[in-house]
Amino acid sequence: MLADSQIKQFYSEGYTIVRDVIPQTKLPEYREAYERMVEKVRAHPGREKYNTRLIQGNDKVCWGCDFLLHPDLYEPAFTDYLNNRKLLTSLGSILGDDLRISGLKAIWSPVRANYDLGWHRDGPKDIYSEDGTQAYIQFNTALYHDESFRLVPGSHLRPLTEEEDTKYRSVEDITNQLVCMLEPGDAMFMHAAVLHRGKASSSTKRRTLHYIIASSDYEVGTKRLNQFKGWYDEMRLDEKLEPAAKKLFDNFFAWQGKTFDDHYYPGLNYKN
Ligand SMILES: O=C(O)CCC(=O)C(=O)O
Repeated sequence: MLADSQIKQFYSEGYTIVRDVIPQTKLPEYREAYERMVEKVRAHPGREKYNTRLIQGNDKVCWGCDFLLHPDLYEPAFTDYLNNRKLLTSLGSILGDDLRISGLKAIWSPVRANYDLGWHRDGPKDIYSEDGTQAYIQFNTALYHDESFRLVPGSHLRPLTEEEDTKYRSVEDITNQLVCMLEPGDAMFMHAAVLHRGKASSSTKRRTLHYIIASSDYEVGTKRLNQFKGWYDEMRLDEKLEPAAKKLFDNFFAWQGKTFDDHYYPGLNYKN
């Protein structure tokens, strides 16, 4: 469960950090699993198969992938993390108890180039939330010390300032930017509309799990449904999950057959 101060911080600043979500005793197993996955993604050129994230202008260098449930990449550690009570109750403090999985992804430091994403919001540039609420949470969980993520606290509550608008997609410093410091096992919950960017040098070891969990009735995010379902059944993931984690997937699959627009973000405002 989150403390009141953390809930308040999420709403007012667009992020909060939950310390020691992954117990230190589990870190070696998670790190080994992660490394096996990274090696497989690196060995497979191109973006298609695993929705690999490639450095722009250098498509041989990868810094992440979106398909941790792909049978080639899957490791029990990736779903073991969903059995984590501290994680689920912390998410529940903001999203309520009825949760749905929406993404299992990974972001790491590349080996042969630096990774330096420009400032952006996830979703449309003009999106923001007047009260700071959000029906889903994306979160980075660090397996090593991590100071790659930076954001402008509170920017999710309002339209961009003139400076932010000018520097959107650039890597220039921005007034009030803040670097998130995570220690191994810490998770950082973020609001999708907060202005943010990631940056990691090839000389550091960044290994983060980047997951997305939503309230079960949130009406967005179905593109991956069929893929998830096929992989889930093929690998009998239901047998690996405790009831609360299994429900994350049951709620996800229950959306099958319904129609959504993945570009519509209910409850959020647009400037225009
Ligand atoms: O590196 C990060 O943690 C941020 C990644 C990011 O902003 C994105 O994938 O849109």
